Amino acid sequence: MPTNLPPEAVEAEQRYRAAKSVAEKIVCLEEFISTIPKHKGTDKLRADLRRRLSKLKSAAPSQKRTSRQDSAFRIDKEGAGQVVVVGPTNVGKSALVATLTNATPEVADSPFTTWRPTPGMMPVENIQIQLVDTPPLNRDYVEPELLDLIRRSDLILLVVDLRADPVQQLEDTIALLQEHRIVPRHLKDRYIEQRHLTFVPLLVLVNKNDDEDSDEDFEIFRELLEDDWPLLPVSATTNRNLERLKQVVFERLEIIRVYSKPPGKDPDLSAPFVLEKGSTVADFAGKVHQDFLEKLTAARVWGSAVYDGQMVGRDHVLHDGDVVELRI
Ligand SMILES: Nc1nc2c(ncn2[C@@H]2O[C@H](COP(=O)(O)OP(=O)(O)OP(=O)(O)O)[C@@H](O)[C@H]2O)c(=O)[nH]1
Ligand SMILES: [Mg+2]
Repeated sequence: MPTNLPPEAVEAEQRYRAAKSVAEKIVCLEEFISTIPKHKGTDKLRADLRRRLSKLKSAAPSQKRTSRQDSAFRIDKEGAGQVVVVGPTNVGKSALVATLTNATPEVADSPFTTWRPTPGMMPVENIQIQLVDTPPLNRDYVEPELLDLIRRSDLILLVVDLRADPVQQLEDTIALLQEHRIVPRHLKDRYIEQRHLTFVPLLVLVNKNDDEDSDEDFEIFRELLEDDWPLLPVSATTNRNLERLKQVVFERLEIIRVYSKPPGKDPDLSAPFVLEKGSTVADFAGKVHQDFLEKLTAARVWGSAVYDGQMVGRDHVLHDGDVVELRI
């Protein structure tokens, strides 16, 4: 190994040597190769490393198959919805998950910090929503299981960095997702002809918008975009707009909270049942207990009913905040 490598190459090599998984090794090795100056003295080294890289890439899929069962990428859904936080490296995905949830993923200045998804619970009013921090989405190597995790999720938060060419970051990430047949749900109409696509609701978080000084940059970013994207400027450092973010996530999940009221008693307003928007009294009954679903005769509803305590049938559509007394 030549001793005259620049310090960033030496560091990149150390990261590569410390890498544990194949995916991690691939990305680190690519980074290492890119930091090596291109001249005669490094030709052999670069060629050797390239060969090693292609060997690693061909080894990657079989490793995935054997580790499928207990993969770190299979994360059980918890709470009212599973929301994946994705995007290029260094945009602040881990910082956002660390600020918004009880999880403590590592946050660092250097790229490629996160290698495994980390779930955490984000309290939103009286419910909990699961956020999952993920490794960077990188064109050089995409972990197939990361794509599966994204496909299964209820909502994608695509994070871009206002200070680092966010237009390019957004376009590249969307293109990468589309190549793997994941399409933002609001663009569904453009893809009616295509099959085997997974449509997932998506919101773009424009991070590092720390204070008013960066609002102008955000406006420029918005104007530069060709399409109308659902955007939210935020900051994991100053917590800017994070309360708004929680509300928007709740709305995008298209869920409602419904409270059960035993006859003659007050409802427990701290423990809602979470249902999909458009759910009926029968759906609610099934969620409370199978017995209720089968034996339900009628229900009284406070909230969306015409008057408080109105008797409604099984098909009555419920709304967020409704209180329901089931009758059997
Ligand atoms: N000014 C500012 N810096 C931020 C903000 N969010 C994150 N950072 C910084 O950006 C760097 C990267 O943050 P991370 O959370 O590790 O980024 P990441 O997207 O998880 O990166 P990978 O794990 O490599 O994909 C760190 O130095 C953070 O302190 C923010 O809102 N404002
Ligand atoms: Mg990270």
